[in-house]
Amino acid sequence: MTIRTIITEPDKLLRQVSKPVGKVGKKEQELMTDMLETMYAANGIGLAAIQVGIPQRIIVMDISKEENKKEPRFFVNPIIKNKDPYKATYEEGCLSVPNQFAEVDRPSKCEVEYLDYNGNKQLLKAEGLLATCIQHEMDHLEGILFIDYLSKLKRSMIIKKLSKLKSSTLEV
Ligand code: GNR
Ligand code: NI
Repeated sequence: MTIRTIITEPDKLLRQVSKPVGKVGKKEQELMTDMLETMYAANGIGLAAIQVGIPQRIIVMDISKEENKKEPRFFVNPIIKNKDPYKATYEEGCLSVPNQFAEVDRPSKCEVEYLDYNGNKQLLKAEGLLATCIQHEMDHLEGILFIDYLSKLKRSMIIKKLSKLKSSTLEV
């Protein structure tokens, strides 16, 4: 198990469309374990593979609140089957957009078909935070970030802030 580096905005990789996984094998399972560990270490509730620089359609998630009751979830090649027309608003954040939060409207419920950690096909009916988080993660697979739903002005202010932060912390 290895904690990997989470890529932050602005980074072109985050805009890449991720590719379907051919088979859930050892390598993919190892990546999922690393992603889960990386997500827990960063105190996140979800993580898409592209956030650690790997353009594959893999998501890990754990929305459980209690530290000693972990409920890890793994989604490979997820497809949204059904979206409720009724919208819900959540204050979202993203490990790839550090320290920035904004309200986003998304379908309040959805059904997702995917392969689990063992490569078995599953269907999940999600609502509440789970539904929001799945849709946030599935956006990552398409190169979409939650800031893309904000006004141009808000988005560009956030990107400007993050790029300044990057140039001040990474370069001498
Ligand atoms: O940790 C996260 N919290 C969160 C809160 C509201 C809506 C979505 C999320 S996902 C985010 C982790 C992350 O960046 N996943 O891609
Ligand atoms: Ni995110």
